[in-house]
Amino acid sequence: MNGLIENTRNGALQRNLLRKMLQSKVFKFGEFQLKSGQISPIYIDLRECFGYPDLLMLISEALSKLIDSSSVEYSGVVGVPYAALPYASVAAGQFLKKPLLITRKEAKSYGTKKLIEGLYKQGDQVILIEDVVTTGGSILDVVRVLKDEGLVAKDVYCILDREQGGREKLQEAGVTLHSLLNMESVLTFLLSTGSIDENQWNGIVNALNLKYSQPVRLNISGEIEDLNKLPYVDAGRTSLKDKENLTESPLNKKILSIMRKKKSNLCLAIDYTTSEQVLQLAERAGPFVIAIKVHADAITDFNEDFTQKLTTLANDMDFVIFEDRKFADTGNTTQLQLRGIQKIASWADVVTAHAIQGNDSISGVFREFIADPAYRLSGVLLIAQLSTKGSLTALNGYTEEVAQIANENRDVISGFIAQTRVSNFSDLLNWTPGVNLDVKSDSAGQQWRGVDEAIDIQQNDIVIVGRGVTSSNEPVQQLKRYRQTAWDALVKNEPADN
Ligand code: 5BU
Repeated sequence: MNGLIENTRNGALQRNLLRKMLQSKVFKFGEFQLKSGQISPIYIDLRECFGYPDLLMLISEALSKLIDSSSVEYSGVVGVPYAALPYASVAAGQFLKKPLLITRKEAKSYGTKKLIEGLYKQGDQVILIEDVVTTGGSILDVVRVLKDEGLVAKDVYCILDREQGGREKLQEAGVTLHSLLNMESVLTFLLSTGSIDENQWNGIVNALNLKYSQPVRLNISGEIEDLNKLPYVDAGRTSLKDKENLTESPLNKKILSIMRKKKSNLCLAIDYTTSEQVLQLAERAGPFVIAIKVHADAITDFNEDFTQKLTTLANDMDFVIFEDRKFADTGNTTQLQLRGIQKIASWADVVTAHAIQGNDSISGVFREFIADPAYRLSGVLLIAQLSTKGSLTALNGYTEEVAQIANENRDVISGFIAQTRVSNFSDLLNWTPGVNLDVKSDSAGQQWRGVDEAIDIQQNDIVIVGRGVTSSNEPVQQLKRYRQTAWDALVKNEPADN
């Protein structure tokens, strides 16, 4: 169960990981003879993973997050030879920024004759990274070598725990196993994506002597019947049309229809400071975008004439107006602000809100405005993850709590601002800022990545692009480029019938 609890915290990352593994054909179906002589209907070949650079990065990142979240003290990272060495190298060097250690199977007959290579001293505590754990035997061999050299090794992190007794055996030796995935999370994912059916699920569970009673069941909207189990819904497999029919959010109905009509999942963030500049670019961008995002309080001559012109453009050119206000106060104050000097609820279709204030100050407050035809507002996006370096939204459990609020209020909450897909409900749309095809960061904390990573790997629905377009001398060319790249990445994994 340990694996499952950890899995729940990192659910979104894991789903992305599993989805990518599935695409990379890491799971093989057929008849395979196992070491034990048993015939298994599934074979999981993790050695395929480092053949795909993005999968190598994703796994290494996920392992690093698992390591960070376990709060274990360590001064070095040991890769269990050989298959885990690529992940240990990337995790140690790129994400954890700690020295990498390697143990040899045999001591060299020349030079230092050391069995361990790398920077360490007696008494150091190290952690181990392994790819798959079956019985735990090869880990214990490495732990022995480390102990003989005076190192302390009490925690091992693996991609997959095959649940064949390894965890228990390691525990007896005083080593705790932390796993990204276990067989149950893999099988549940495969079942929910239709890669295996219930008969195959049972066949695999029997062949591998696993002790699960029933597979997790999901209904069409992604709700799980057994709430104690970890749900996996491959949101990428729900077509835009199905999402449009499924969604309870009036904003999402409109957006999904615009997306299909314009073949665009691009939101342009216009962070110019005069209303004239914003309107001029909005007019040029209209044909290519589904939304124009503004920061009204950054527009120095903001007035009602501006909002009237913007709403006329939005109505004529079929895009939604997104005011990125990030409400985060008591419900009463949020109401005052929505009606206040800028009359946000009267001209914005969608606004952002933090979730830090708790649900009693969120859904009910916005529901009142959305239900009232006097206001234009029809949806709210909760900020589940910020794109900025060091953001506190990365604190353990925060994003999951935000997702929970949205899951339960899908008529008002239309989705998230996030970096990676955060909810199992495919009708909640993931909007992602921090996208730039040419630059990686600015000098004020922003972090950008490309469209493929944002859409294909991290499974977002809509990209929010700002300076990638607004800083260019040829914004229309950039708009076309971003629209095409983002749309291609989105529909690549969508079923037909968009
Ligand atoms: P950029 O120029 O591509 O960095 O513009 C991104 C926009 O998205 C900008 O208006 C930000 O205020 C906004 N944003 C963000 O970048 N990161 C976040 O996590 C959130 C909003 Br929330």
